[in-house]
Amino acid sequence: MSQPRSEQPELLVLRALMPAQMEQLEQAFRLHRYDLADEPNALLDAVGSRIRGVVTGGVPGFKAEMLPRLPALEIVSTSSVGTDSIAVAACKEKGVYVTNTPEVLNDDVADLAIGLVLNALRRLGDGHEYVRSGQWAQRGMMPLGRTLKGKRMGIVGLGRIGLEIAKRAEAMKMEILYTSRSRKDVPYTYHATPAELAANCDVLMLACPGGPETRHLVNASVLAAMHKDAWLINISRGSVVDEAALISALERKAIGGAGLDVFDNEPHIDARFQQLENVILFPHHASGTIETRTAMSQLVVDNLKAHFSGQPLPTPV
Ligand code: 8YV
Repeated sequence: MSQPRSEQPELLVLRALMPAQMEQLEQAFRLHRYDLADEPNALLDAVGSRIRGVVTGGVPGFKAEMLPRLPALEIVSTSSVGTDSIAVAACKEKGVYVTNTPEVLNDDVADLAIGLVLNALRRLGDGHEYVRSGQWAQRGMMPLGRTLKGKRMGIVGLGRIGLEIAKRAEAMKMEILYTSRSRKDVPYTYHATPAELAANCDVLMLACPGGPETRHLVNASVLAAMHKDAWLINISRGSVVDEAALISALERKAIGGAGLDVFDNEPHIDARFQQLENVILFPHHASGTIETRTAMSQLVVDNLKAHFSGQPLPTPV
């Protein structure tokens, strides 16, 4: 697209893409940087009526309250696979397209999920601290970890990411069980409910989408069904877990521990997590690699360019 500047569609940027993709946007569109504005409200007043596209990410998402201020809006393109922070229904009602970034992050997210399992059972973080703090020389061998082989991984949500986690867990010789909205054609053991799955696994892996349908899917009774040594790993959304119930279970040592990439109220997480020893904490960064964030950014650009040149959207929601 090489249109004169005045004819370029105008986009509101709520969250920047990777630099190379920002450059592509700058070539093809006229950008208004809400993300950098000193007075974002004043910016909206000034340009809102001309905005035809929004660029955003899982954070800050896109709220329905913005729609009346963007009457010419045609498309919201988010650099995230999750759409729980995007007002998808309100957009659709107004005829505004929404696109996301599925597939391109599956491998990195699945790798990180396995990383958290390895960290939990083999105590990678503890080992690092043991060497760095000099305890190795003072106290000798660090406490033993646990073997992954033969352990049962119960996956909640066997979608695109869940399946990639399952493949990797199989390679670690783990046994795979799952629960999902529907039974899948896979060689893994199906359980009808999260509680039933929780009672039958050593690692409960959350890989389902966030949003109202899965809110607090893992509640106090699911946590109570887990074995005393079992670990909860969450790479989906904080909202899937009742965090108060989880913190209570961790404080009481009712479960082995929790490996968490996602939380309620990120990045201002419940301070009690930072006091616990049976947790592994990661800053919502499972897709946080240069390669994957570049691919996600490129999908945003490709969707916007496709829309404004009348082509089918590569990844509509
Ligand atoms: C990102 C994610 O951390 O894609 C998602 O849904 O949760 C992550 O990949 C984030 O949302 C980027 O905007």
